[in-house]
Amino acid sequence: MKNTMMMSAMLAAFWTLAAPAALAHEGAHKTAATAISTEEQLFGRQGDPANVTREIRVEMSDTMRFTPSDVAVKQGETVRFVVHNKGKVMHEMVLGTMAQLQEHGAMMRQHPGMEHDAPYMAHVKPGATQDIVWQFTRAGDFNFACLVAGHLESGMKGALKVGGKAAPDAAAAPRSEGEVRKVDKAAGKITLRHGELKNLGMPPMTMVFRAAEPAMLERVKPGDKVSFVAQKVEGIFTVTEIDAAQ
Ligand SMILES: [Cu+2]
Repeated sequence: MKNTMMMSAMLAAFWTLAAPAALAHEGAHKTAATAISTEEQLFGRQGDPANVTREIRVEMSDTMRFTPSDVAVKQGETVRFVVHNKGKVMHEMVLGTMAQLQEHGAMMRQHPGMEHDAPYMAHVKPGATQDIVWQFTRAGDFNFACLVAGHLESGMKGALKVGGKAAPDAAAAPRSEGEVRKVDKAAGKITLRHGELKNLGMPPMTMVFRAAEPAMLERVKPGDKVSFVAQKVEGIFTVTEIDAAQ
């Protein structure tokens, strides 16, 4: 009896203490949304907005499509996805492996009212825009999908290719001459009017290249005469070195 009473007293004390603690936890959880998680996923980790090197705008529509549906990034890069819902129903962009996305999607179908939130997803109301800042720490082929019930099944998914750091040896490739026509920092691309690209067997022309490093696009501007190295990296014409022409 005495023990029971003590237990009750202890429980009462526990709840008295626990209640404010639970409230404090709730508050802490809300602010945690702005703190950067260090949890490592197969496809990377939450990125620090201060380290964003590239911004990729992704549109979601009621035709169950992402635009673009193919995204290529480099290992180590921190990307800000600016996710816009141009439709009239809720959509979301969730990053992951296809297996994870399908599993997650199955759970969403079982619990349709479930609200989920994680740094690798943006749950976006019609007409709204939300960001995902993500650092791609591992190379590989990943995906993104909308896990609103039925959307993934209707084809609302995209491919996310994280290229490895190993680039072809730029020092061994010949340099080419050209002039900068356009710099697209958001897309990580540069348009060059160039002379012959001997290593690629291409005649002089104006071409769009991917920039191997976002920093390259900070060093040059349209009209600049440049000396550069162009190589094919994972099948994509890429500028792996660029400098002002001597
Ligand atoms: Cu959707």
